[in-house]
Amino acid sequence: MKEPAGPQTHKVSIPAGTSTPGCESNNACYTPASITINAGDTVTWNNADTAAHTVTGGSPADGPSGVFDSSLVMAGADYAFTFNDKGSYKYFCMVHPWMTGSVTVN
Ligand SMILES: [Cu+2]
Repeated sequence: MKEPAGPQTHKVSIPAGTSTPGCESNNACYTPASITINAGDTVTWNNADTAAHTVTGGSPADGPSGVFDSSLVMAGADYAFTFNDKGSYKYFCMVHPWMTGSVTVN
């Protein structure tokens, strides 16, 4: 079957064990930590860890950007956000600030 045209959904996992520092050493606190998508696409983050995490636009140094914020995503739960505007979006976990990732929207 041909892949349907139009907006796509991309999956990012929050792996088990990320509530303890270490994942940042190989950029694996969100996997994949960096993704490139098209405007209008949706990213769905799945929390595969046993701890709650957030997906918060911004960076630990600068704080939340206000563009998107999952608030607490419980173990096993999902958070989805649709990126309608092109740009480069960094994000992090408010609970565990060593967890960082980015979404590039073309
Ligand atoms: Cu976290």
